[in-house]
Amino acid sequence: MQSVLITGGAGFIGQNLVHAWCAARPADRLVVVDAMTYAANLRSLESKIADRSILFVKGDIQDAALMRRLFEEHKFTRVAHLAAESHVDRSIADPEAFLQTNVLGTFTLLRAALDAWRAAGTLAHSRFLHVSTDEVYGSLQSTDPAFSESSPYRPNSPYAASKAASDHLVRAYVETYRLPALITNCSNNYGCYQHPEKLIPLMIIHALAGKALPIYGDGSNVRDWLHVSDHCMALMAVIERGRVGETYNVGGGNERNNRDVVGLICDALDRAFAIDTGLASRFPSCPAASGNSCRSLISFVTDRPGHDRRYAIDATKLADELGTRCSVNFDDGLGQTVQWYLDHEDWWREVTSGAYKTWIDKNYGFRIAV
Ligand code: NAD
Ligand code: TDX
Repeated sequence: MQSVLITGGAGFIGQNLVHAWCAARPADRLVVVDAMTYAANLRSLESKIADRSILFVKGDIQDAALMRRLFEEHKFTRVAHLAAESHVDRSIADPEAFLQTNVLGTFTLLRAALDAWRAAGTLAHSRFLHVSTDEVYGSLQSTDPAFSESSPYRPNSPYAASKAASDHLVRAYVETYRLPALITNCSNNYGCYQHPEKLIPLMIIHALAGKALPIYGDGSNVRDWLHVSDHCMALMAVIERGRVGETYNVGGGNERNNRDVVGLICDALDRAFAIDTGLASRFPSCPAASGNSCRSLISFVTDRPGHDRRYAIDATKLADELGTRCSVNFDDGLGQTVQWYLDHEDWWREVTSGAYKTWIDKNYGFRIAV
């Protein structure tokens, strides 16, 4: 039985990890800390909080006194650190929060863990998992080999630079203080509970509203799509069985360009409307409601500055050392994700009210059709 701290547990991957962890290791005690930024949502965790299967603490990982108190009270032996500012476009518009949370927040948490585990004499059997991104490695050309754990760091956005800085801090804590930490660098996740600022949910929700589907540039940028359930399985394997001080890359093995991803989302929606006639009355503005294809909404707009061309992950180390392989096929995973958003209109309506509208105006208002 472990006492586990999950930071950022009310975010997209965090919520999925809490559910996966409770299912796989019901005897563990889970504490979720989250600052409840715009990206957080507790709906899916409400029943777990109510029946006390998890403890939720609203708090900022930069709050050193709170972090110290939580380590003292709960005697964590596992930390899964996911709290972050995570959206590249927001980091371009306003980078400061990324440095505060991703760099200083990670530093505060590392220090709290080290102090607590040293004082309790539990360094040897504790584990700190830092969840990071493939974006730290920069951008690949189409013929380059996929990123491996030894690829050089070349971050191109303020977000990627802040995550790279946090990875370096984690490494320094392992080398200097022998903190038992591990790092994972994963590719683009998709699945349920993802905030609609990110590509896949944004396109689904825009299509349902009959709004333009804004593809940056010519849409040939490639991402390696990882289903969030495969990612969570990998995170649990790394924290339990990974070698301390090591980095493990996690990828979906599903490289697709953005044009194709958006086209597949449109096709999935067209099919869903053809099968379920009730969707037309729920979403009358969607082209599929009147028998037209959602593809008619595709629009190419001003590119993201410094837009990375391609990400691809070589996940051989994870498979060879820990026997963990991703299993969700992209077409199946995307179809299930589209269906999840169709089935959870209340969830995304709540998430897309208020401040979300301000963000959409800020990020898309200046983009022109290209
Ligand atoms: P998310 O933005 O959906 O969730 C982040 C969560 O962190 C939110 O609940 C937010 O409230 C919380 N948070 C932000 N600042 C905080 C602070 N100062 N203190 C406490 N909590 C704070 O992000 P996500 O997509 O779930 O990503 C989780 C982690 O995985 C991040 O570290 C991200 O860099 C990494 N990652 C994500 C992806 C992806 O495709 N989503 C890919 C690679 C790596
Ligand atoms: O409106 C859009 N139009 C568009 O063409 C949006 C929001 C995105 N895009 C493109 C940009 C990217 O090439 O789609 C691709 C995916 O974009 P995002 O969903 O913003 O993800 P990305 O920038 O690739 O970063 C994601 O994966 C790595 C996560 O947001 C990061 O947290 C993670 O580290």
